[in-house]
Amino acid sequence: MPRFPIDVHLGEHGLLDSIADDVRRGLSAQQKFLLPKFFYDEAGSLLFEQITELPEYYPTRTELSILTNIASDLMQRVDPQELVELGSGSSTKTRVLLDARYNMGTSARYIPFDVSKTIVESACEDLHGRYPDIAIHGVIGDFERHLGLIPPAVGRRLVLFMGSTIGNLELSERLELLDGIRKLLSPGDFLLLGMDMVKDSAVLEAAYNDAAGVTAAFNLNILSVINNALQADFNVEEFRHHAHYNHELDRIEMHLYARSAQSVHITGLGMTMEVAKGESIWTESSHKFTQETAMSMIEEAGMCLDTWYTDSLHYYGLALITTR
Ligand code: SAH
Ligand code: AVI
Repeated sequence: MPRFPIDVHLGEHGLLDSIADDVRRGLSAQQKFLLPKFFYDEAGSLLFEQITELPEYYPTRTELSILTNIASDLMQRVDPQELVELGSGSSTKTRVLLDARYNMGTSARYIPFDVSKTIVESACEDLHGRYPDIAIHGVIGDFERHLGLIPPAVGRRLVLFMGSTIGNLELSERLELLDGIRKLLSPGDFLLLGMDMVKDSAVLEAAYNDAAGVTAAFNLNILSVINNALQADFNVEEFRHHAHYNHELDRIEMHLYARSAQSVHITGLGMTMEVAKGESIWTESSHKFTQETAMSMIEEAGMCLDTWYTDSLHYYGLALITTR
């Protein structure tokens, strides 16, 4: 019996087995685009961890400060036998909740679910060492395709979807995902959903154009992911990162701009892509919420807000949600 099971729902090359159609569609579009879930190979996951430490990137430390304030009350209130975390990454912030749950003494299970194989493996190893009495069960999969493969609940469940990763999806995708999450919940279960809030656009743009260039490296890494997965020849140095805030749609849009006109061969797709000097590939949207837009999304998904938690600057919101 392994010390902890890890279920793998992605093929040998992870998500990359299924990216060919998405990449062909994205690079053939008039506004070229790539999907943000492709950022997270091993290097991308490590770069994201570095982003969370940047002085300009406030979401992680703000969410952590809210979690620290509420963890004990939240765990007493929800009293979960099981925590399921989607897009769990390194599970670093989750430790605040696991500490509070651990202190309650009774048995519990934690299920980290992420598309990034290496980060799930290292998080499971770390958590197993820290919390020997919490059963760890890792799942490597795509939360847009594999929610139905999460192991059946062992008792009252708290689903965590933190980091504002929901903001990287379009509204229709968010609603579809929330519908899938609703199916994971029984009466009495909860979802804790983290969302980054609308704020001064200078603060937002600084968070996505950091002075040290870590976000630039994270963004550019997506081209290396495509090079490796689909035998493409993107010259990463011939692209430049920039992110701007779209005030009409309340979102940061992250792009890679071509420094020169280029022909890129994508052998795995049998395709050559022409890109003009100054043209961009759109790699990520990061939607920002107000309490009203968050509420209407939750209601449209057929769920109910139980409690809204925020910080003193209202930079970030955590919604505790129940099914109707
Ligand atoms: N929850 C962590 C990590 C956020 S980064 C935090 O708050 O710091 C976003 C995480 O979601 C990454 O670990 C990435 O690998 C994962 N992810 C992105 N798209 C995904 C998908 N479609 N399915 C599963 N995981 C995904
Ligand atoms: C994971 N996701 C919510 C991050 C965000 O802020 O949209 C990813 C990221 N992109 C650039 N910096 C961080």
